[in-house]
Amino acid sequence: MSNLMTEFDAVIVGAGIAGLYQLYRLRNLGLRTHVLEAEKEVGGTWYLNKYPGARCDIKSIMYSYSFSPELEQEWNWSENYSNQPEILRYINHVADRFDLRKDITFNTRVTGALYNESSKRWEVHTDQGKTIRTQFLIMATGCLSTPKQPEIPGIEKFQGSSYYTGRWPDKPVDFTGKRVAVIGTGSSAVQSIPIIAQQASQLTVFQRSAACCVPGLNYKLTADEIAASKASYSTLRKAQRESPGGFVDERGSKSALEDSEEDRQARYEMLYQRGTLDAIIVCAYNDLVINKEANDTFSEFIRQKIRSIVKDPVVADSLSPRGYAVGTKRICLDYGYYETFNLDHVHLVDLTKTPILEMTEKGIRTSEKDHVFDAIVYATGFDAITGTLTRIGIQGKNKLLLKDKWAKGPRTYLGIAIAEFPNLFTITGPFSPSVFTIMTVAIEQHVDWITDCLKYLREHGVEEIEATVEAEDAWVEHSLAVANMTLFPKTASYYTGGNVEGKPFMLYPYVGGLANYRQVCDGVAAKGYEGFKLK
Ligand code: N01
Repeated sequence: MSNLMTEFDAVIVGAGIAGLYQLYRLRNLGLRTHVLEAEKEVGGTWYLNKYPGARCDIKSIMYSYSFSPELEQEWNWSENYSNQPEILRYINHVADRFDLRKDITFNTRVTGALYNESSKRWEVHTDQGKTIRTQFLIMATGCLSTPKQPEIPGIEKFQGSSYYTGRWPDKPVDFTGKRVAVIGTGSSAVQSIPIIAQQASQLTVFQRSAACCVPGLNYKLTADEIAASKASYSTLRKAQRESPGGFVDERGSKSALEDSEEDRQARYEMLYQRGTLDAIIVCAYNDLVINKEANDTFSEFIRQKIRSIVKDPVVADSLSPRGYAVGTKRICLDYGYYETFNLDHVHLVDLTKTPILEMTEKGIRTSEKDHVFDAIVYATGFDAITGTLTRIGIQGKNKLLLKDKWAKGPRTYLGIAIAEFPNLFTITGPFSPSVFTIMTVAIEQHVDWITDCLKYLREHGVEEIEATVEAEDAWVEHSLAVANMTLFPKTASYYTGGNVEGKPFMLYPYVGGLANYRQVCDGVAAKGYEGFKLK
């Protein structure tokens, strides 16, 4: 960005999958558009999460852009589930192919943004001391982009090496011969633990809640499979767009309680072997995340599986998910996670029995003993969905800070717009389907909607768009009502904010399904942006 060029029609924050596509669309619309990116590369989450074993838990052909048939045809995915380096190569390819880098400023973190009501422009401040004016401000900052530091006393005392899975160094870390701790057992830990165990002389996993893992069926795609998927992309994409979450498998049509025990076990077993994230929760029955009794049947199936893999019955019992409805935290794909606990040099510390008291210079002190480590890996998750947005000092009308507006929980209209924050858009914001979907599908829906909206504003000579408080209230009420029809709000997770101390507890993503949500968004647009004030 030249020193002179500090006035744009649209500024996008973040050069991940969302920001890049938004740039592509707005540039084609003829808007002077610029992206500000805190890191030195494109990629967002796929740049930052370089931890060992990082891999997408959605099939490659489904987790990719659909906007360009040429891109679909020229790119060859090598595996059923792509690893992080391949996805980052893909994102870089997209940036190059569509010549996007020329409109991105890297190494520039947005620190604040103030809406100037008289000029109807956002003034965007960066850590490079620049102020950039823009009519529209689009936050493409990701749902899982601010790592959560665990609230452990004395965390700064540890003298060994510390790593966050969500901020992994560019240079691969070699754990060979090291005594390593991993704190956390979510998706990032489940992926990295088997790999770290191959290197470390001793690996100790600190678990607060047991994950639920199903096998991930990864393999190299053959030339025939690649050709077949390329030939059927248009059908696949249509089905993804019309589905509740971007998954196209058939959905369970009856209650788990309607089947006999024998039939249910057979069904779970068949779907378990399918090796996908959604297989059981989505495909088996229609009430696994709605009815606790139905959920218990699946939870017990998983616990049996764990007992059959993990040899030590005490460890198997600790690794068995309990205390929450399985599926109300994201299910993990397992590539040797449970087997890893059969290795002599791998140990599990069940924090429900022996909690962490504090960190020491040499390691971790639990209620049982002092553990000594050379390195600690924090796989402790994220301040999800709102955490990045509230950390940026975004000020709307009357200098209202977004952080203050959301102090008791986020308020949005469709997860895209916020009353009192005109001309601001959030891609996959709170109360949009976001993390309950395949993210690329949700992102494309948001970007397309925002692009159509800006086109409409231009064509109709509208300078300012702002969600009304009434529309926002109604959307939040609806989102929470739908949430309360499920078991999700009963579980402390990053979906509910329960993983971050003091964060308002509610279901942050919209659980009503992407297809329904798309219809609502399209209806709003068709009615001349119902629920918005246009000036
Ligand atoms: O984070 P998480 P993640 N002491 O929040 C534990 C996406 N993703 O980075 O459950 C001890 O799931 C915490 O315990 P608890 C995907 O959407 C995608 O693993 O709060 N433990 C939990 O076990 C995923 O769902 C891919 O009791 C502490 C863990 O840390 C999302 O990112 C790959 C603790 C955090 O698990 C987040 O996954 C990887 C403490 N003080 C991730 N604080 C793909 O494949 C937290 N924990 C696309």
